[in-house]
Amino acid sequence: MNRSQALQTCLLSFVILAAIIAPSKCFGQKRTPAPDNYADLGDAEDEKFHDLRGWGAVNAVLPKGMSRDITSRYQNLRASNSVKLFVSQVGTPYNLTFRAEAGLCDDSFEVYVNNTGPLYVYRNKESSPMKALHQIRIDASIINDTTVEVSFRNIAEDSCGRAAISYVSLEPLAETFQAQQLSTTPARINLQRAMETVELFADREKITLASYTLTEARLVSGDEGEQYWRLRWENNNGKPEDYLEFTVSMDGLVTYRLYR
Ligand SMILES: [Ca+2]
Repeated sequence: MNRSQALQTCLLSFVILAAIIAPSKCFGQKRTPAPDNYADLGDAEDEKFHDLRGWGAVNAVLPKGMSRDITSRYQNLRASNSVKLFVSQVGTPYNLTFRAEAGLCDDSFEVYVNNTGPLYVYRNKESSPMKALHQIRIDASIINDTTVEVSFRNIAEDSCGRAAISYVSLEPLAETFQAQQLSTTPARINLQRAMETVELFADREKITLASYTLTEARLVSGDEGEQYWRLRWENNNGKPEDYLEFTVSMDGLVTYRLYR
């Protein structure tokens, strides 16, 4: 394949990927309460349909900020906190997406789906004002019924680490997207993918990147040697202190911070 063909293939792949992603631009948005594949935690009307078990209190409604979903519910300390989601296809892989709000405490938790796991472990022992979008690929074998139980097992080692969850969502993983993920071995996110991930995240979180310009993108190493992308978008208002900073981990975890 010559350079021109490779470029065309790359562009075509991107268009296909964009077309697949386009219909599911609804994360973090308020939906009509229903027994569906999206549990809006903190919203009493929607919670009724999702058989919540073990959760703590509703978090105080957040400042509107840049996100449309401003409701969330705390986990119970060192307990299992579960919701039920309802899907139409079984035996197919899914993306599990949720937003968690980490605070000053040990907001660590594990995620189980249909009592299988932990499929994901989040450890947060440091001060962090960030909200984070988490996305986990769930194997087809785990989705064996149209009712799916997602459970957050709180593993805080202090007395206040109760991460609040804003919503939990399950979307079928499109086959083409799956193929692309399988082809990127070892599992690493390149700059292009990191930018797409941030743009998708911003869209879901209703962050208007149109009024910002990407001014910096670099691969950095954390304290424990783990690599992640750091991307900075500066506001077009000419004030250098007004910018958005995103990080994207190699497993696709996005965090952001707004500076003003
Ligand atoms: Ca919510």
